[in-house]
Amino acid sequence: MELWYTEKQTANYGITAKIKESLHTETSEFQDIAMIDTLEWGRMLVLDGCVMTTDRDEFVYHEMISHVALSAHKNPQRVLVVGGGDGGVIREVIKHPSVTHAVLAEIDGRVIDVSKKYLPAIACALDDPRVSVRVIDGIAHVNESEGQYDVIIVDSTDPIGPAVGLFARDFYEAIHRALRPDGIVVAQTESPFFNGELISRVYGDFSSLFTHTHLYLASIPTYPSGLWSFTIGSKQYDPKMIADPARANSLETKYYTPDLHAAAFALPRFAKELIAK
Ligand code: SPD
Repeated sequence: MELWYTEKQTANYGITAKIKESLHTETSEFQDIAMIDTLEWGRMLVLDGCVMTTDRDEFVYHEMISHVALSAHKNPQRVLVVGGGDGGVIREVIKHPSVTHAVLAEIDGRVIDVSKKYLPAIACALDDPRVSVRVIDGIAHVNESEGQYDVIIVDSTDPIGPAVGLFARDFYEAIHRALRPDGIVVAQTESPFFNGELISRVYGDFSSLFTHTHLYLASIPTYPSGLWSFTIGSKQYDPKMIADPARANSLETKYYTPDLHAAAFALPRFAKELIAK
């Protein structure tokens, strides 16, 4: 018998993958968690029915949400990752030698446990001495961290359930307070095909708070529509510029390169229109 996993990405459209083995399912205090092994994408972490990451294409998302902000910052030392319990963003963050302390604020400890067990290549840096893993509400942590961070990365789930507050203006105001005077924030902001309104709103909120706000894109095959957006806000540095080209060039990556850093900000017209004032 064949088993297939289907994510209904909109009311009328989805993706489907043939399952080799179902490795784990549970309902945590916050969400449904599943780990499946698929023939095409390898192991797949699924939260509340949405693909969060897969063995085979995870590098695109984790590199692009991390290295654009970190490479634009002159000296990123203290970094906060909100969400991101699979550990992929933390793995990328600590590739920057200037980072002295990276905090992971993940509300659901079960996502961390399951990822450590089934996604060792993604969760591999969670025990690094520079990393503090904290099972806490990221919003509360940001609210009590005034002036603490150089870079904040919001690696949220989709804007349903536990993640709704991570797309709210109040949260972005708190992030602005939690950043140092030259701080940078980046948030995953969903698909320009399916989530145009959300992108426009978040871009507007960031623009009213930060000196520089930009949208950039990356191609992530297992995410809805395959084209994904990130919104970046910066108090001082221009996020399109790489602060230290030698550092950016020496990162061990599979997707991110200094050329791609610049190219990711080149938007197709329909995406540009989403953020036109
Ligand atoms: N629809 C998928 C959105 C997932 C964004 N976060 C992924 C977490 C991976 N670290």
